[in-house]
Amino acid sequence: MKKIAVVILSLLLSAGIVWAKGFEVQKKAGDLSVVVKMDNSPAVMGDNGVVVTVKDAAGKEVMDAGVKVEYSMPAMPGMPAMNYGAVLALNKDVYQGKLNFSMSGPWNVVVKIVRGGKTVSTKFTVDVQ
Ligand SMILES: [Cu+2]
Repeated sequence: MKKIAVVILSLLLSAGIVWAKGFEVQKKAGDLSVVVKMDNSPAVMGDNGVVVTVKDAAGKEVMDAGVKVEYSMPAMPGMPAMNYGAVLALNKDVYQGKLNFSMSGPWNVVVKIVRGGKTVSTKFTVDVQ
C-alpha cells in the first residue's frame, strides 16, 4: 500500500512540474529556429505573456529582427472572425510581448520574423481554456 501511495504522489508531483513549465513550441521559420513560450499552460482567456527566441542556422540568437505575432479565430456561429496582432519587443536576446485571447477555444497563431527585408513565418495552434 505504501509503495502505491508513493507512486501516486510522485505522479502527481511530476504532473505539477509539467504544468508549471508553461506552454512551449519549437518551430522552423525559413532557416531560423523559433521557440515560443507562454507563461500559461494551457493558455487562458485574457493576457498571456509570450517569449520568442530566434536562432540562426549556426545556433546564434538573432537580435536584429522584427518579430510580430498574429493570432486569429475563424468566424463561428454568433461570432465574427477575430484577428489580432502583437509586436514583440527585444529584451536582451529574446522577444517579449502579450497575447490577449478574447475567448476560449482553438486560436491560429502565426509568428512573423522580418530580417534584412525578408519575412519568414511559422504557425501553430493554441487551445485557450
Ligand atoms: Cu470564437
